[in-house]
Amino acid sequence: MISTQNFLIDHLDKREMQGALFAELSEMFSREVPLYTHSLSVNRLSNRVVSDLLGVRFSGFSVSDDEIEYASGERHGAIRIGRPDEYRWVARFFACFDMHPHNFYDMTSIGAKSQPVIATAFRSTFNPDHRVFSSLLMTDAFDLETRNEIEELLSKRSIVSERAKELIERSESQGGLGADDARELILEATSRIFKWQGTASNPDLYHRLCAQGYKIAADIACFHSHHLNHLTPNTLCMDLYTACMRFVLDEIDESVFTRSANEAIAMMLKWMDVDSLRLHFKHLDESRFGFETMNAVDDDVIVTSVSSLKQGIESVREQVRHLEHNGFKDRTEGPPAGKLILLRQDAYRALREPIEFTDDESDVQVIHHTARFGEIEQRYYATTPAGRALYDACLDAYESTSDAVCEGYAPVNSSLQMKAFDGIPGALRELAAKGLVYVRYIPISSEGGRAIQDVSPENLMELGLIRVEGLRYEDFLPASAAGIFASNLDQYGINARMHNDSRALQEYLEETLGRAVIDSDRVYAAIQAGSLLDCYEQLGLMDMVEVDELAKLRATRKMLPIDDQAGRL
Ligand code: OOG
Ligand code: NI
Repeated sequence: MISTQNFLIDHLDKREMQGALFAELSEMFSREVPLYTHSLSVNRLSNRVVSDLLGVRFSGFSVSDDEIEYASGERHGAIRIGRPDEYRWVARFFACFDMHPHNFYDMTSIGAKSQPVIATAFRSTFNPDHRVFSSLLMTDAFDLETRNEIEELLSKRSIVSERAKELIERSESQGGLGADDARELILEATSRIFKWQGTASNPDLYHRLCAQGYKIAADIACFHSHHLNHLTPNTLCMDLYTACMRFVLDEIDESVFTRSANEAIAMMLKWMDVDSLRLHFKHLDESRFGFETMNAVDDDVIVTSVSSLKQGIESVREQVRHLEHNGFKDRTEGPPAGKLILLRQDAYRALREPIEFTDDESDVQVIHHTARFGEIEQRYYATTPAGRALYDACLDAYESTSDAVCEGYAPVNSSLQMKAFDGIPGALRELAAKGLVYVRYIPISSEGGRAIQDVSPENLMELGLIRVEGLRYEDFLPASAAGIFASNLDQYGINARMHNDSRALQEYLEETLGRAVIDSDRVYAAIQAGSLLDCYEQLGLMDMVEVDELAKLRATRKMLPIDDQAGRL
């Protein structure tokens, strides 16, 4: 018993290790991709301006630079993996950092934007800060000859070193790693597993795959490592950030920037209420959010902010001027501004990067490859299945409009887009009342006092005994991911050969992982049910809850994946 305790004391906290891993990955990516570093500066400047304006809107609200840094910190990466055994090792690697597979994404059946990959995202189950969207190439999408060629090429590489495997196994058998081992494992990640090597093999296969519309397969099969494809930070105002980046990349002039930035801020100030403020600064203590009233923000305050932001990003623009780039993506994925569900994503497009084919040492061929891009995201409330169905229906309605199908740049928040998403309420209270989003119920009184007949959350809220906090959406959207893949590969990978049986593909991924994929919906639902039970407990209302309802809540709370029960509820 004592030795077990000693063991545990020596182990680093896996969440802290995860923080260190992402800080190092960000350093690595900064060294590899200078434009990424500049995009982080733009995000920092834009988030500072948003935060300052929120300080005017909500008097007393202020955030330090460090707190902004945390809120803008790296949130998700993406990697594309070739071999099932590599995939399994990557899963075991992430588990050392408390990151587990959440949700299954079948990218083979997203209509015209399908790609021959399936995926899951590794993240912590509760309150995750980071995640990695991890794709696995499905070689059965290709004719037998190509498939054999791809598999043969992939079989030669070895990305997870023997030392890394040893450390992963040690973490599994001991339940964690000590500081030196953790440092070494992180170094394996940044110097090998996720590092851009810039080298590839089999130029003939590379060119053939690209010509057949399978640039993604070329990106996976011909490279010598998994290379981190992107590392996405969080913005507090998507439309402001994209305006800034378009200006920095010289796609829009000063006057268009000024107009777009003013509009983006005005819109943001409309939807940013105390609930969404909590959501965007979820790491801040509740004492920071006690506002009685909201102030109007004068137009001239906005104008001044935009002009100081312009000054800040002008210097980034100067530094970016000499960098080659491919501009910004044509459309923002996800809902329009003010519809606070799921997530919005955008990106600067994949850069042209030289790669060397090292097959023949005396005749190294160099080509330019476009795969790594610079994504940004803004996360909102997690939807229930009903909320998700509503979102999907709105997206379908929008996809058929002339705005969505237009070539090139699609206007953000256009009247057609706003109309298509009109059915989604704006405020958390309404989203929650309609059962469209998951929430956490929080007691704001220590007792219910007299017997309350109606113990529905709505009534308890009405009586001022509890309040709701929206749960943040921590996952991905297949349609958005498909749009991101497609815009960066400049290719859609339609393929008729795949069987497209999603259930079977998920089983295959789970077999590959050696474990089931966690269904995030169950986690969100369990958190919600658990929080309501806690409220009943604290308010002394347990006896008032209908037996059936109580049983249902308890069963839902229990739906958590067993391994992860220890997490915070
Ligand atoms: C992954 C694309 C999906 C997202 O944020 O939805 C993605 C990739 O390009 O490998 O990252
Ligand atoms: Ni991404």
